Amino acid sequence: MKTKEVNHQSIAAFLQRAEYERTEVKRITLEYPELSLEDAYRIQEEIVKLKLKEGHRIIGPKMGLTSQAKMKQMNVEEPIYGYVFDYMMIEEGDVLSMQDVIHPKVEAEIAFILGSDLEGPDVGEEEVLAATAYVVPALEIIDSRYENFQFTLADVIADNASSSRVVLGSRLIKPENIELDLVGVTLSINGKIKALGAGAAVLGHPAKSVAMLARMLARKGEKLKAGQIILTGGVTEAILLQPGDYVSATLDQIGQVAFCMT
Ligand code: 0L1
Ligand code: MG
Repeated sequence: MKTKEVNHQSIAAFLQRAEYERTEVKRITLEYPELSLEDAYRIQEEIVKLKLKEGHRIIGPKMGLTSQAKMKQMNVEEPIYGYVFDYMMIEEGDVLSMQDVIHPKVEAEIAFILGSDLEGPDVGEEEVLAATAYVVPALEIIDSRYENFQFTLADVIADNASSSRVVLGSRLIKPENIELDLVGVTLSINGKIKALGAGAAVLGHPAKSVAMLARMLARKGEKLKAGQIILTGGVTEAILLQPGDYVSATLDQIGQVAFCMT
């Protein structure tokens, strides 16, 4: 049987429409069962191009599937990346309307703000920490464009790693003297703790996640740039959101971050 040819641009436009129209769609691997990860990243690149053409700005690439639990669930050995854009940013303490999203989930993360570029196939944890100006508490709202939040690895890569919204805490903390792997994190909804974890849930240390991202980008001749804000991956599991939810996360020594669903 002949494999169906992949038109990266038209699949990118299809997923982009689903995001903007807030409609869930059938996962693309139902139509393209043999979609490779390379093709999936090419579709993601087309989505990035479309958004840049519309005038949106990249805040930074982000890492996803960085916890052992998520990697096991998806049967993968390597995390994935996607891109966060300016229109996805929500001010700390602000609201997100359920009408602007499909079936959002939230996860607590540690974000890195880079003070200098990170480039090349050998970037390691120490280099990342030296290049980091600040760390900041973050809530990532992921919102798969696929029906029932169900997908294969290729599907989710093509769908810009479910990127939807990000809330950053207002306190910028220098990473020196903080053992980021030992930072305790709680994620609460309406004042009740729903999930918790420690920084080590992110590939053993969140700086390792940034290092891996730099190495993954190096494969296609790209780098992490000074000023970019990098989401390192969920410390906690992702929790499904409901209208009226007040969402807050507390990260030991780093601070708090919160927003409201309406
Ligand atoms: O940021 C993330 O970890 C999202 C990765 C994609 C998987 C998902 O949507 O759960
Ligand atoms: Mg995430």
